[in-house]
Amino acid sequence: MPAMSDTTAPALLTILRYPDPRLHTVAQAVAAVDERIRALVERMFATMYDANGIGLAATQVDVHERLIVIDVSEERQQRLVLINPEVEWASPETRKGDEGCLSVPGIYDGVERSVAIRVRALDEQGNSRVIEADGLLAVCIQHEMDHLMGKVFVEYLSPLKRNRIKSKLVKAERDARR
Ligand code: GNR
Ligand code: NI
Repeated sequence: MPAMSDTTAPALLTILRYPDPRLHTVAQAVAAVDERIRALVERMFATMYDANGIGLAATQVDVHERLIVIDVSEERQQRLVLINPEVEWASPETRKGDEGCLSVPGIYDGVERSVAIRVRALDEQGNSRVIEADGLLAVCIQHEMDHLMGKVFVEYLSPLKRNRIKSKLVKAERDARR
């Protein structure tokens, strides 16, 4: 019999929602880029694409290891995997742009970020790579690296705004459960 191609889609993961305290966990380095990590990468991409996001940090799916998946392309076929990412350089020039987050659904607000960055990370083969980014990709990488440090973008907003967002999401969660 000819070999059948495996068309099974990776199982989706549950995305934690603010103000879930687990979003503030600081991630540990990935010890080895192995099959366990590659399987997690596949599930994270499936989860990110399903949610129409441009990035997803492992923290958001309750895995506290330094792993990020990103795809900022319109066509949704330019996968970028960052394992144990470290910022080598961030431009002193910053710009304020609206951000959203899959863990903070329906909320968009301005955050100041470096306009360009250089990051070193391992890819899913375990090879070290340097990524130079500007524009949306630079914003996305900074947003995802914050998640790995336990930081959610609403923490850059005023306490007043943050508390309003918190109440709104707690209420939405309560209504969804009724
Ligand atoms: O899908 C996302 N869009 C987005 C838009 C502006 C700035 C950052 C982002 S990241 C976000 C997905 C997400 O929550 N990643 O952690
Ligand atoms: Ni996010």
